[in-house]
Amino acid sequence: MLNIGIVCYPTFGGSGVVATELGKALAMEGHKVHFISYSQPARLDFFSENLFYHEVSVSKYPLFEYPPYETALASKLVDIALFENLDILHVHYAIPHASAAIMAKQILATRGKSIAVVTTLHGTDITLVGKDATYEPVVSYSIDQSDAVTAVSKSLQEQTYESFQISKEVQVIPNFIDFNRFSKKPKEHFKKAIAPFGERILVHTSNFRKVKRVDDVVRVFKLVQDKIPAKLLLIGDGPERMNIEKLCRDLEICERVLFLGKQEMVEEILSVGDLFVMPSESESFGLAALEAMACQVPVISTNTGGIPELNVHGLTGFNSNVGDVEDMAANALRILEDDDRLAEFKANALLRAHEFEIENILPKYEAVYRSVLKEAQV
Ligand code: GMT
Repeated sequence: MLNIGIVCYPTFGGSGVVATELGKALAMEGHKVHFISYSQPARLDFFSENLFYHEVSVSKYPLFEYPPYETALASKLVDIALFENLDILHVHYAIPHASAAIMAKQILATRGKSIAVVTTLHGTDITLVGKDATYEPVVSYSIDQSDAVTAVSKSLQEQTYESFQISKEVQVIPNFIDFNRFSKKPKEHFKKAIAPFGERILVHTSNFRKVKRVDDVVRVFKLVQDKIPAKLLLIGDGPERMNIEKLCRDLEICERVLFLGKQEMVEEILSVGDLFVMPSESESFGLAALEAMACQVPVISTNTGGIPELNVHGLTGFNSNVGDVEDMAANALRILEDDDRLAEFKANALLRAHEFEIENILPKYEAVYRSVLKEAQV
């Protein structure tokens, strides 16, 4: 059994969720897992004798207009790696976690401790932020210096090779879902309260950033509810929320749209959904869509990034070009207007989600850990 340090963002974002769920599953397998972040990860919500959490705090000093988080994190990693005798540092989201881990690895080497660094790329660390000249040299170096690098989809792997001058192999390990949590929960009373006249329920969850194109969700919904009785549930919060509320007012559909804000038990809401809408500009995997599919909700999405590797066009939902609201609405109606077709798409979504069960994906990460540790011994 291994001692593993997991570095991640603690928020509701996909990379933090994947890191936390992976750590919990590794702990269940008997590994000792140490989470290292600036605040307790949102999904670190259960106790196990194999799970630990270490907070990184950045001391304040008047000179620091930009508090040096990366330096504090690297120092924390050195401390924990030595004291807890970590074998592996598994960092999720390259910026700044990968470079902090490489710095820690180099410092540890001077103190007689070797450690393997595994970096998992999640998306915007490559596609949006990472390839920008502000960060590119550091991201490239940290990828090349990692002992192993994984990406959550083939599309992200390809984009990494295209955008960075690296010689490191990037392995694809897709994201996963835990069916103990994400499965259809019978919530008939909730469904009745939201859609008392049997309206179709469309759902969207995101961090309401521009890249998620939540305005397209609303525009798709407007076209759908022009044709059939429908309700829209918007889960999450973020910078675009005000604009989206205004758009709903302008389109005069406020009474059919529910803003539910950030929710812990998202699976309970997904369970009453008939259709999930993910019109993102860029999405390296689309974990939120997988969560919906596990709750038997088909997906209307864009054909960008890694989404088509998850949402099978014409089977579990449909994929359209980014911004093609008319096509997304037409596809939504194709599914929603026919009870039998809706039932078929729901069943297909569930079947597809089962391919991403955590039990299938966890061994892939364990194999990566074994291979980097084996290489270190040679
Ligand atoms: O979505 C983001 O802004 C960043 C990132 C995160 O930390 O939540 O999301 C990325 O990682 C998720 C987990 O691997 C993927 O499911 C998302 O598709 C990916 N987001 C983007 O590529 C925009």
